[in-house]
Order: sequence, then structure tokens, then C-alpha cells
Amino acid sequence: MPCSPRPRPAATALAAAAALALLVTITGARAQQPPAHTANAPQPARFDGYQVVRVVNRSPDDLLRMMRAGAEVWDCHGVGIGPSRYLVSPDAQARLKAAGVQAQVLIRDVQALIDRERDQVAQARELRGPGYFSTYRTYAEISAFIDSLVATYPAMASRVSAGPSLQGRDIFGIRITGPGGPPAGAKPQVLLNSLQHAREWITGATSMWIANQLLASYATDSRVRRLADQYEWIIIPVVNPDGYVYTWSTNRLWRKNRRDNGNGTTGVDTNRNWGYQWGGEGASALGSDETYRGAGPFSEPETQAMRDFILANPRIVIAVDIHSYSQLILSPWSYTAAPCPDASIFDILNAGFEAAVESVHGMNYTAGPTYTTIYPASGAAGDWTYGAAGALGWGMELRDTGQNGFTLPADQIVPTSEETWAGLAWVADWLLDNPPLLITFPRGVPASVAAAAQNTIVFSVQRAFLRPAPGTAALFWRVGRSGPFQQAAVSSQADGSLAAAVTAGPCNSVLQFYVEAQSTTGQVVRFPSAGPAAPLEAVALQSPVVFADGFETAGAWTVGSPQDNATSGQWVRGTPIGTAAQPAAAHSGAACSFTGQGSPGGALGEADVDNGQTTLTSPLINLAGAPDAAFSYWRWYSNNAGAAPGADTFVVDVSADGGASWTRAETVGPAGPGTTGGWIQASWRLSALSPPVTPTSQMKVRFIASDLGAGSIIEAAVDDFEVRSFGCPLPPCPGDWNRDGAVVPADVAEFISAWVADLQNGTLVTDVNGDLAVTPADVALFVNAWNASLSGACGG
Ligand code: 0X9
Ligand code: ZN
Repeated sequence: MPCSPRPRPAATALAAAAALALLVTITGARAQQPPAHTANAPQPARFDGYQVVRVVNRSPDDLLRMMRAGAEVWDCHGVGIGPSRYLVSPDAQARLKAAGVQAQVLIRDVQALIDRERDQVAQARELRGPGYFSTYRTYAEISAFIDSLVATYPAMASRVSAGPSLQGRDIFGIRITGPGGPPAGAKPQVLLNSLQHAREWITGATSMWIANQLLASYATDSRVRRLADQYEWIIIPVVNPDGYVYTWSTNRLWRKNRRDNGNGTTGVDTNRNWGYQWGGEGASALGSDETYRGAGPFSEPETQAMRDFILANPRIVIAVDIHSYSQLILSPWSYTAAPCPDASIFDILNAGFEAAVESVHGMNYTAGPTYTTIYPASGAAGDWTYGAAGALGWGMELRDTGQNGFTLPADQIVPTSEETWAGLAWVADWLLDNPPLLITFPRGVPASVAAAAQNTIVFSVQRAFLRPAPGTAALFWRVGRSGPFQQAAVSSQADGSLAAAVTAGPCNSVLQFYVEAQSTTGQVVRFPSAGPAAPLEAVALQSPVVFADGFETAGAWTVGSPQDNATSGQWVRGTPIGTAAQPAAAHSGAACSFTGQGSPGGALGEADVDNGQTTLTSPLINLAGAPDAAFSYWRWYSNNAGAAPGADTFVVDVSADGGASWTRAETVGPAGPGTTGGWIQASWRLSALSPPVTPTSQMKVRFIASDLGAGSIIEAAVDDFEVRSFGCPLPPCPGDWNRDGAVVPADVAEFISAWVADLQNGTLVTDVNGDLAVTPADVALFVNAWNASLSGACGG
């Protein structure tokens, strides 16, 4: 795998770190030299007798010793304190031995693995009709395979090009999507790319296996079909064609592109050249290094082409940059250890991704943020696709964990591909099943709205795993259950939520609505998810004020009840003088009701509630026929000023039978909010009380302040009492089938189509006579009701 120093161990001293930095540079430089002979030799570089060894460096001295022995960093797992992997020539092996270095041999003979691979490739070609995935394929073969896939599946596949490489080779790819799913041009896209690093041959083979899987299994595998239909897949197998060709012709272990750096060194690591946090930690400024970042962000034609291609495909939601080896799943960030903004989403996705990969062949993979899971890497693809392009960006390291390294035996192409596909398919499925934007109603989804009036519906759109595109959040509404929706005017609130203005129809009509927003990647999200097909619904109700009392004048309120036993502080009406516990003014106007007036300058405890309770009861309030009602008031309550704070309560009850029985609306105290004075508004819907209260003509509300604790100071006050009835004066018109407030022929038409749908689906929506069957009798009953409504009070 990778190529840069690991994060330094915490214990390393500053001086040691500096020495280390120097060593890394020098060692990296050595690693760059072609091991056996010059880069452009006619024969491929040979690695006879070269070994890959694992050495645990315990100090900067250890590192120095490795460098002097001529050990080269093998795989960018880096060099540092701790375990490192080195490519060691036979000479260097002797020097290490002489120096007494403890090295564990991971690969006994690197050339043997290269030879084995070369033989395998040659043999596979000699076999008649070997499976395409039985061996590794050249740049030209991969290109031809894409052409053959496009020829075989012309309706689903097309060839694409990101642009030319430095040496002018095409960075080609294949675009795949099924005939189902969202319309062309609206599908979310998945980008898979591989072979940024030339020697990581398994990655190009895996990419092409996945392309083939999407096409060849579309007809038979329902999961493949769903993923191919719902997404557009773009697979770019060889991002670094020049390097890849070079690994076939000249040096099997070449990693970078083939840039002449102008100082005798060759190659830019394209995976350090992307322009998001370019040039930071984990990228080298030295042309000789395996992690050379290049002259500037996007200085290379390969990364430029990929950048422009991705920007031209703005619906990419998943971008996976495939590497080998080490069996890792790497999420952002790679430039910093700080968690990325979507860390919690990536935690879920990484876990599912990993489990899905492992479930296929039991191979162990590790998933996590790149920086902390492998090492820092600035300018890597994943950080740009995530940070700049807004996709969920990953890097992957395929098989193995070092036994064969970059020369993974070809018989592992298929199993590696199968497990990789399983992981990607799991992520793609998860994203289809989870909304990418979060649409919520911070004040709840309104079940009722004010009839024939403008209403405000507050909603909010936040990122889940994609970002909302500015200005795309909208609420659509209509009166009734048919007809076109209209878009509400929306204004932003200080807290980031949005307020939509809608105009409700007449009483008992319904208001339907849904919210829609778009991600920056063009995905449309609706709440509810079916949008106009299954919108939210509120009933339009009137809510007139039917009783109000601000206690400015003497009303019909009564003080006292058979249970009252307070010896002072009984309720009075007027302007309170005010103490540390009592208000010094009404909530509004000059007067309120409160518990006991003291004398100007009197003591704190003068005329507070003592030794029992005092009750203030409203006059009878007539709510006959109202489907629901609510009462509200401003209250003041203080029980914390005396010697026994937090010992007493203030309660509010409601009665529907003239005071014979009561239902509790609220208990304030003995501790907690509302017990330390101050005017606070409270409001209660009768239908929401426990148990619910049905409005009658005999409604009453009472307020009880009590002092049971010895020595406590109790003061209460009430002001601006108000009762609203909720509902409509008349029951809904039986003929107004679509509840738009008008009885018109459309109601009959819609009833008939609902009745037919009931017959077809076995549902009972139009069973108006309630006999649990949908029959012509229901039609007759409805049409009669419609006729009656036409001439009645709710006629159209
Ligand atoms: O160092 C790299 O570029 C990658 N490892 S490799 O051994 N294949 O060279 C890992 C980089 C992680 N990639 C992303 N996060 N995109
Ligand atoms: Zn790589």
C-alpha cells in the first residue's frame, strides 16, 4: 500500500522527529532509483533476489542503520518508528545481516512473484478463450473490453473519456445505467476509478469486473438491476495510463505518472496532486519521492482530466478511488486527523461497507478515516471528491495484506472483485434507502390550520449525507385533495428554518402540503417521500375567541371553594404593589388577579398565601357544539422566596360540568420552571388533556394556589385569560368528497373513481354506508348526499 511517513509516535522527541524527517527524505529518494538498471532500458527492470522485509525501528538510529544498509521503502506504509516494510537487494540483505538487524521476510523473492505473474499472463493467453478475468489485462486490452461491452449492451453502456494523459493516452471509461429508475439525466451517479497508481494491477481488473457485473447480471440479478436502474455508474479503470503501460513494459513496481520532473527525477504521485488541501501533510515536495505532489495543485493532465470530468458530472454522490494493497476502506479526511463534517454518516457507511466486503469471502478489511487508519495524505482523490465536489469520497485498498503485495495472483481477481462489489453495492443500496437531506418541521406537522386565513408552516432542510443546494427548499400546497399544487412563498428565519405562507380554505376543507429540496448533486428529496402522491394534510378550522378577560374590570370570577382554607393571601383583583415574590404590575393593562395585596413597603411575607389554599374560578363558559377548544392565560408563580422554597404548587383545572368534576391542565412546582416569578403564558387544548375534555355549555377553569409548607412565601397571579373554540360551525358537507370547501361535480367524479379503485383494490374508502362492502348502494347514498348539499348550507 501507501507511501508516506506514518504519523510520528507521541513519545518521539523533537530532535528525533527532525532527524526522522531528514531520513525519510533520503530514504524516499533512494526508493526512487530503479533497482537494477536505468528506467529506459530495453529489458524490464529485474528484482532478482530482492526481498520485502518487515523491520521494527525503535529509534532514529535504527532508521539511519536501515538507510545506510540501502534498504528501500517498499510500499509507502512508510518509514518511521515502528514496523516498516522495505525492499532489500541481495547486497543490502548482507549489510543488514552484518549490522545485526532483525528482519522478518515477507516476500522471499520479488522477481519470482513478477515472473510468476508474467508466466500466468502468457499462459492465460495461450488457453483457448480464457475467461477475461482469469488474468491481468494491458491498457489496450482494457480499452478493447470496454468497446466490446458497449457493443454487447448498447442500450445500457457507453464509452466516455476524461481526457488525455501526459503522453497523450486516452483516460477512457464506461458509463452504465439501466432503462428503469429516474429519467436519464436525473439519476445519482457513482464514480469508480482505479490505477492512479500504476503497479496496483488488481484495481483495474476489479473495476472492469464491476462494469461487467452491472451489465451481464442486469437481466438475472434483481439487486444489480435495482442499482443499475437507480444509479448511473461511471467507471474509469486506468487513471494513469502512462504509468500502467510502463509497469507492463519496463518496471512492474512503478507507481506514479511519467512526468519528467526536470531534475533527473520522474513521476508525480497523482494521488497527492488533487487540489483540496494540496501540499499539506503526507505529500512530498521532492520529485524523487513516491509521494511527490507535483509542481502545484492539479499540475498533471491526469488529475486535471479527472477534475473536469467530475465537475461535468455533478450528480456524483459516491466516488471511490480504488488502490491496493492492505484491505482498507478509507473515508475522509486524509489531510487531517480532524473528523470530517459527515463523520457520523461515514461511521455508519464504513461499518456496513466493511461488513459487506468481509461477508463474501471472510477476508478481513479495516475501515476508517484515512489519516488515522493509514497515514496522512494531502492532495488525495477522496478529499477532493468529498471536500470540493460534494460526493461521499472513499479510497479503497484491495487485497492482499502483503503476502503478494502488488503482484496479487490472478486467481484472486474474481474473489477480490466479488467482495469489493458487495461493499459498494451495500453503500449504494443504503443511500437509496436513506434520504440524503433531512426535512423536518421544527414546530411539528400542523394537524389543523386557521380556516380561510393565511397560515405559516415552519419547516427546515438540513444535510444528512448530501448538502442542500441553496434556494431549492420549497413547500407545495393545495386546498382539497385534487388539483394542482402551488409553491408557497418562503422566508428564512433567524434559526435557519423556513416559514412558508399558505392560505387555507373554508372551514372543514383540507389543506395538503409537502416539502421538496434538492442536494448540490441534484438529488430531489421530498417529505413525505411520495410528495404530491401522498402529501401531509391539515384540516381548516375556525378558532374564534369565545371568551376573554383581562381582569381590567370586575368580572364574574369567584374566589373561594369549599376546600379553601388559606388564612391570608386570598385572590383579589387589582394592581399589585409588588414584592420580591409578587409582580409589581399586571401582564397587560392596569389590573390582574393575584393572591393578596400587601401594604406599600410591607414585608415580603405580608399578605402572601398562608396555611392552606385559595381558589379563583371562572364564570360558566359556553362551548356547546365546538369540536375542540383551547384556553390560555398568563401566570405568575413564586414559591422560592421564603424559608421553605420549592415546597408548594400552583394548579390549573378545567371542568365541563359546571365545577362538579375537574380535569387537571397543569401543576406548576413544587420545583422547576415557572416557580420563581415572572409572567409566563400557558395554553391548553381540551382534546389534548388527559383525559381529553369534550366541550360543553358548562365549562369552567380554576386556579388554585396553596401554602402547605411552613414558612414558605407563595404568590400567584393570572392575567389575560382567553378561550378559543376550534372547529367549524357546521359538520363537513357530506357532498364535498374532496374537502375543498365546495360541492361541485368534481366531487362526484372523484367519488366514482375512488369507488372504482376500491372495487379493484379491495379497499373500503367509499364505503359510506359502513356495511364493510363497496356496492352501488354507496354510490347512491353519496349522490343523494351530494344533491342535498348542493341545495343546503354548504352548497357550491
Ligand atoms: O497513499 C496512497 O495514495 C493510497 N495508498 S497506496 O498504497 N495505494 O498508495 C492511500 C490514499 C487514500 N486515498 C484516498 N483517501 N482517496
Ligand atoms: Zn495506490
